[in-house]
Amino acid sequence: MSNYHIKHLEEYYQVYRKSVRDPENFWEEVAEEHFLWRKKWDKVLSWDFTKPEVKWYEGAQLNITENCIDRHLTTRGEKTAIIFEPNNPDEEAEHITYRQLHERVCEFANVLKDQGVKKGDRVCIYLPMIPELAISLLACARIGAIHSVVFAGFSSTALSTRINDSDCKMVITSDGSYRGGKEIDLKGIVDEALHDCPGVKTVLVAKRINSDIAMKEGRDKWLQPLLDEAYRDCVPEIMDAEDPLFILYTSGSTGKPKGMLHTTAGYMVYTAYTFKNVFQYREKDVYWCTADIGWITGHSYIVYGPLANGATTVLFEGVPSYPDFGRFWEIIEKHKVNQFYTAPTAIRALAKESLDFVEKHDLSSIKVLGTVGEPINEEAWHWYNVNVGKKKSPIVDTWWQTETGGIMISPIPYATPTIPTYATLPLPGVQPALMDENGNEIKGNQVDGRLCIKFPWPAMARTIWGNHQRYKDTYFSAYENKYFTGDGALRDEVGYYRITGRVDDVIIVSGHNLGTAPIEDAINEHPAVAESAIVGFPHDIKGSALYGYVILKVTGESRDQNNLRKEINQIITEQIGPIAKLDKIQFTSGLPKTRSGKIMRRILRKIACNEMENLGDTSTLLNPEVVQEIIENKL
Ligand code: 6R9
Repeated sequence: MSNYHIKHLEEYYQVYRKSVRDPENFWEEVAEEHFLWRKKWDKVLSWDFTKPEVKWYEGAQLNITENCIDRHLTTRGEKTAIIFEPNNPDEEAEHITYRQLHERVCEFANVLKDQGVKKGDRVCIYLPMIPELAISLLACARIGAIHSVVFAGFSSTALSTRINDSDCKMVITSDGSYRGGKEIDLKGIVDEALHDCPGVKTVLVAKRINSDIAMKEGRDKWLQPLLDEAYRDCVPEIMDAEDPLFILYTSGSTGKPKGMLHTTAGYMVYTAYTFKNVFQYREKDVYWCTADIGWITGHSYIVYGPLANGATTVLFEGVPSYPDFGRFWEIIEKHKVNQFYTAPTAIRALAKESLDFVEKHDLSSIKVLGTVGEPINEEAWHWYNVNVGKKKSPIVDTWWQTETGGIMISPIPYATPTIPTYATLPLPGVQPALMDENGNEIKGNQVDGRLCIKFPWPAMARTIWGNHQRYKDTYFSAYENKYFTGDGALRDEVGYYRITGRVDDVIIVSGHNLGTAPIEDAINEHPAVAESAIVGFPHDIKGSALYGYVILKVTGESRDQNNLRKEINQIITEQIGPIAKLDKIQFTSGLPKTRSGKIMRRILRKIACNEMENLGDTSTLLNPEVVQEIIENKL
């Protein structure tokens, strides 16, 4: 029996039991069999959740790019590693073989070195979904630099905050990007961000849209001429198992974004292992994940997990609606995609359009369908199952987080029977626990509670960059000796998990995690706004949308409310990005508050969701009368 590739349910249970009985032995066997180590570990695991400190494969040495690229060259040199599908369907797709990928990563790595980037330096990557994006991650990893990818839909303010938080000395960007029918001036956004980033010495600019952009003397350099000059081989930097690989920011419920730090060996082993099992990848398969590499899903399941398995991974630059709503299905047919991994929000958007878009394409290559990012509702699940999977392809509803690095709870296709809305069973090595409000673990089945993980897994984030205390407070303080996910879940009579959603102030809009605090901060910057609170409410396509309650300063009360609404959304767009715009903005004279002055978002959420009948006890509020006013003026 191989631990590495599970093929039926009995085997899953066997492997799972083994992984829980002796996790160290289990993860040692996985690591022994499938990777290239420059030096083996002295100790598989040491951990202490009270500090918290977790180390996997201590003493081992490796380079993740040797595992993702070099190791495949003898057997898969001519195999396609990356299929690049451009935004415009008339532009030809590019097939990059493992040998070509090796060359391009080495050249890029040499450019980074020539520009003075060293092991441990932070490099910010702000690129559209073009091959240079995947290649730049790998080039950083080749030389031991820590990449920090910022999603290219984020605003200049969001970008500069992230650059400064981790003190990046370089930014890699492009002259612009294509998104559907639009061209976006990425370099302009970078220029604006860099007004506030004195630490950035170099900006490398890839050419994508051939626009006429300003290049700042001494700081900005075109990438291509540097690549043309660069040597085609680059000896990989030998890294320790726990050396940092990357930082990726995720929103918290309060304060600034958290730079989650992932390290090398554990992340590699776990993403490779979960990719292989969750997608049942076979040698000749073509795999496609539609996420942007700017999110953790893209890091783990477009780049590292697939490449560590020598897979062919599709990298799509565009959007599902361009040139029409059939684009996803056209790409599946064109590249004969076998595993397709997307988000519920995309499924809901496409399900609203005519079925002709799906039906005119041959989707018979599909073997596995996946979803990630938020709970998938039953209707969307059935639409996906019937129209895309033709009822023959299992749907893997994969639950995980930026912090977990890889998929944690998910069916194994063709092994675990699926049920709509259930992420089903923990993957081997994952030990979930449901907790009650008093901090006790709830044992047995048919129960619900707050979802924790009680034993380390290799891909867990090790800290928040520059703020270990916050890491401890956020994830390891709610429940003793357990990692708290921030999600609620139920466990049904057979032990299947269903994720019920966040229990904190993070709202998931179209699969993007948005913290309430930064959005409220942005709204409050409007000169007419005194205070604000935002909550999520159900939305057909986005899953959740944002409802804002805004108190105006006296000076703002006479202003045209629709104009104010537009201006508020404009500020949000500038500070965070268009994904955080509010669907509804209600002006109010007050917000319900506890006596200690905390806004009672629970009440506001219920009102936004039209659940006025069970608002709970409002008598302990500082200002109970305001609740009635808010209900009467609800939008
Ligand atoms: C990978 C990713 C994490 C949060 C997570 C949860 C929600 C993700 C889910 C899901 C229900 C699923 N989430 N997958 N909820 N079912 N299959 O999305 O990471 O952006 O950090 O978001 O997303 O609430 O806590 P991230």
